[in-house]
Amino acid sequence: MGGPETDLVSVKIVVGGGFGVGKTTFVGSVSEIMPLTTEAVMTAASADVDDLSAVPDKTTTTVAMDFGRVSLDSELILYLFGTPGQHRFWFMWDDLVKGAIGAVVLVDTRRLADCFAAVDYFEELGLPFVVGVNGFHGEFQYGVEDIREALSISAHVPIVECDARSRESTKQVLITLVQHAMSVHMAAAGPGGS
Ligand SMILES: Nc1nc2c(ncn2[C@@H]2O[C@H](COP(=O)(O)OP(=O)(O)OP(=O)(O)O)[C@@H](O)[C@H]2O)c(=O)[nH]1
Ligand SMILES: [Mg+2]
Repeated sequence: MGGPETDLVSVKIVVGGGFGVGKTTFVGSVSEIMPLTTEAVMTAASADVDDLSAVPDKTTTTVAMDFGRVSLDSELILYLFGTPGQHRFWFMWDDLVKGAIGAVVLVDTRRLADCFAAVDYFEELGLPFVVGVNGFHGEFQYGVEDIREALSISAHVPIVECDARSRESTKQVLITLVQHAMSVHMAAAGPGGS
């Protein structure tokens, strides 16, 4: 005899953002399976293209995607897809977002200008997203509302400070995203919808 049927729900989440903001680190820290990564070593040839001033220790970059899995509770499993950050690989985002219920857009406040394109991408797509502010070295130089204003992020979009290296922190961002995505979908269903 089999055990009782459980209503196991699995959903797809995308982790996007500009170059070197910590997407691969985020997926790796929260995933309960060994994350699949597609890192390639950055060579001197890319030195003119990739600005490494904010992340001098970085030696590799994602060329296709990151993949991980996390169970938020016994009934909800998230499949995480991290995007490549370098602009020349952004064409892959269009495939990676297919079927996703929402996205985490990671930002690094030391390089806010690099974050616009990622925020714009998800806004135009109409996919619910939350902004995760990755505080490198635990530093949050700007308040959440300053970041909202600087990046022109709508009032209803949650902005959460996080540490991409910490499982508890990244999990909290994902919980915020799932709650936000549910409220967006329920609002879209309208009164009487469910
Ligand atoms: N101090 C600190 N370093 C971090 C943090 N998050 C990421 N890093 C480091 O920053 C660098 C970039 O992290 P990645 O996770 O590769 O960033 P990414 O967004 O996946 O980069 P691309 O795929 O190349 O766009 C790595 O050297 C990480 O070790 C953080 O919260 N604090
Ligand atoms: Mg990466």
